[in-house]
Amino acid sequence: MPSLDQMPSQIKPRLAAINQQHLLHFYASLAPAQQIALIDQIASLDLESLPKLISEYVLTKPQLKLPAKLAPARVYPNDPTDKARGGEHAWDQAAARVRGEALIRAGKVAAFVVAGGQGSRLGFEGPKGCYPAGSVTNKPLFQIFAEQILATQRRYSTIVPWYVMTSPLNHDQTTSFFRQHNYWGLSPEHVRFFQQGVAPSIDMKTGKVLLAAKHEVATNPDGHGGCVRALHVSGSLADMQKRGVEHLCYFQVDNPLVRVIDPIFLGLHVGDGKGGIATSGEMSSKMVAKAGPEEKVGVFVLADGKTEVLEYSDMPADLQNARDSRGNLLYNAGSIAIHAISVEFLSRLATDARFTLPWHRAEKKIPHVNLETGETVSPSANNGVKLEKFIFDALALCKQSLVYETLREEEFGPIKNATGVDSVVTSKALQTSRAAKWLEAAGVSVPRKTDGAPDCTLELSALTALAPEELRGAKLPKAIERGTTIAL
Ligand code: UD2
Repeated sequence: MPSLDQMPSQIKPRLAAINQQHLLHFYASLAPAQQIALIDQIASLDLESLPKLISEYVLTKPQLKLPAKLAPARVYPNDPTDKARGGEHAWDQAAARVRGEALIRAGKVAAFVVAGGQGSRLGFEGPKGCYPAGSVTNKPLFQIFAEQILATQRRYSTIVPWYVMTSPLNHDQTTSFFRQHNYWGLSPEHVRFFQQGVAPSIDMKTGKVLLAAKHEVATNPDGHGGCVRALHVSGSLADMQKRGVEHLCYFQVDNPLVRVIDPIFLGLHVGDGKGGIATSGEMSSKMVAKAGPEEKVGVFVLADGKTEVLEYSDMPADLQNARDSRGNLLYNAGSIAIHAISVEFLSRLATDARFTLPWHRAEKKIPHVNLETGETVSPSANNGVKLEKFIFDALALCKQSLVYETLREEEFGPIKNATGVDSVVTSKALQTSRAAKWLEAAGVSVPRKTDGAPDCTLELSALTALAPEELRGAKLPKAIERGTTIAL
């Protein structure tokens, strides 16, 4: 460790070489502890790669090149007997379930949530996983997932380790939230937190890295694709290998309806070993039919013959609105960001430079310190670029991958916005609808309004039922009263 007064002289030439000396502009006026913090932070950045990144992603806007051959992705239909839609992808659901359940029982499956994002659209102070999401109980998102993992462990008499990716923005708050709630009954030794990396936030016009404070570089979490490196450097991949975990069930922190561990999906993902299912077992994905052309979800496409996701912000309007001969959206396979990923594939992504994920540019309003006045500026228009990696770019690096259709009302009710579409209100209504459907299937009478929506508020814990079939034979009310609120 160099002494304090040596440090700037070591960092200075490196900064000068990449034209970013301004990061030390306030150095002389800082308290010693702040000086150390700033130098530590600068030294932790990959300085030498910055000029190329800045010239390719900040000072120029990378133009998206659509593949020469673009077609809708081929999908395994939710109903395996749907030959019209399935075609070559008709499949055996019972066999897939058996394969998936065997993997879970053998302890070869772990849960993995990406929870490092900023959640700025929701306007919630604190990690998004702490958001009160349960339709009746307001239980936090993290608890909803924890109960599913606990219920899965009980059902299959196994351990399902849970990997939780945080970021420097929310790591301490996240871990103390779990401790405060005793991990909702999970054993702490099987829950592993690790932090994703950050990328410097950069002024859009000048290409200069911004200062968040006189002693702090402005940074942002490096996207959910940052999980590849973070899983590796944190020792999480090694931990999985030690435990014998072979596949990860990847999901986002914002969707309380996610089926965290889904045996059928896992069974499809690993294939039948006889070539009957077109999968490499490297990375598979779930889709739902898009709610409409404008819905903010990426879309699975076949790009020059490979399954990939085209992000909504990159999708030209004519493609977004294109219809097939029956009038349905042509590019209809909406990504709900649920994947099964093999540990072996992740290890390859993390350690082989040929498998590096690309960066994406997002223009944002980034508060920063004005170098001349020393004051903090909160811009009213986009002034900076945040660089992020996306996990779904790994699909292009698979030998082969599959997309499985799930039902929106069963598995997608994200909480992204404070109000309106994809808000806590819509998510809670979807939780009630799904609970109503499951209860009716078990013979419970549920009151409905004239438009068909349940006339009650319902919440079903995974500890009561992980799946509809678990309600059969359970102690349930015969009928739900109109207007009541019930958590089961
Ligand atoms: C994401 C997908 C979109 C669709 C949609 C479904 C992207 C770019 N788009 O849109 O195609 O599948 O979800 O709901 O992913 N996160 C981190 N670290 C980061 C950034 C994000 O952990 O540095 C997590 C975040 O906590 C959240 C998830 O990734 O769980 C999604 O992030 P988002 O809210 O930026 O993505 P969104 O909703 O625009």
